[in-house]
Amino acid sequence: MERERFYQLLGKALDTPKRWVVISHLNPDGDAIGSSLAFSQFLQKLGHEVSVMVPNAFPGFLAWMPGADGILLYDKDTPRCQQLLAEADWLALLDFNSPSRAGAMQDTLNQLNINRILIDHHRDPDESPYYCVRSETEVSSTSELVAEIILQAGESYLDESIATNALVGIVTDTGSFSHSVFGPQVFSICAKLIEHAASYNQIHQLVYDTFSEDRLRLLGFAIGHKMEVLDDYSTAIISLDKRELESFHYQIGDTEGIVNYPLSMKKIKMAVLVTERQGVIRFSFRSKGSFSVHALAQAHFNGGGHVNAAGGTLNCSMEEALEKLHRLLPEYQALLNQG
Ligand SMILES: [Mn+2]
Repeated sequence: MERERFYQLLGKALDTPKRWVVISHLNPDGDAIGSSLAFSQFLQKLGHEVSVMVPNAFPGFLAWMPGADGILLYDKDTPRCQQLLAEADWLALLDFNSPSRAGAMQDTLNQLNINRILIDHHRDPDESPYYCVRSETEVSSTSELVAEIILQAGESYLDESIATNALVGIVTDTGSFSHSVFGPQVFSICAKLIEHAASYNQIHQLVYDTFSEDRLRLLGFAIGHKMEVLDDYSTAIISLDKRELESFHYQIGDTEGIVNYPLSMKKIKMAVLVTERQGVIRFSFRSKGSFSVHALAQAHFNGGGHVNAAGGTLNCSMEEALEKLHRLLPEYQALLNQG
């Protein structure tokens, strides 16, 4: 959808106060929470009634974010969430474009016959089910798009909460501006946000300097004992099974960021983190340059995402998961060793 058309339609949708539910994806990350909170706070300023809902818990290091204590967790509070969804006039879906990313909410969402809007930066969106869509893949994050929407409405809508939430989304989705920066735009937007946020340094500390001792030791174990480097494929794989995670008293969010470390080796083009949670194997893929982990995750791991960052899941054992990954590598060898 053309950007101008989106703004026309969004303008109409925001015209009169409505009951909204703002929703983001399963295993919410900083951008999911940041964009949902910033957008919901903007809607509230326009006089709308808003609930924010995610399928399951988000990591503790995001709990301090302004408004995070009001986020409803669908798996913990299903009846209340279903009631709010039944009463809603509009849905805003942020930071995902595939129904399966809504987890257990998927069926309920599919059954609702109400208008929905989509704001997202993942690849291959299906535009048909939406009233309006703002989807760009060459932006840092959904939070950047939300900030752009708010700035378009007028800088006077920005306040400390909105600016802080949007900054968290941008900072986390770019790994502190180490990737997914496509041009100067993200910095112009951040400059505006930083004018309104309390302190950028403090935001960075609140997000990153929050490890428990167990989490840091898990990172050490993952790199020291569980990282397999496959020089022939410019690939590194880290796997952590349930028993290993439990031995470090795993908490949600503890494996966040581990997948990025192997890429800091010059020779590595793709890093994969494979973890076992609740009987499901989760894959987190990262790459440098043109190798598309989105294509790999979409073709073989029931997932997708971005060219350089993607996820997926398989219902199998850790052994089978690693075996499948190893088996596929020769097929991608030429692409992995390019440039
Ligand atoms: Mn995102």
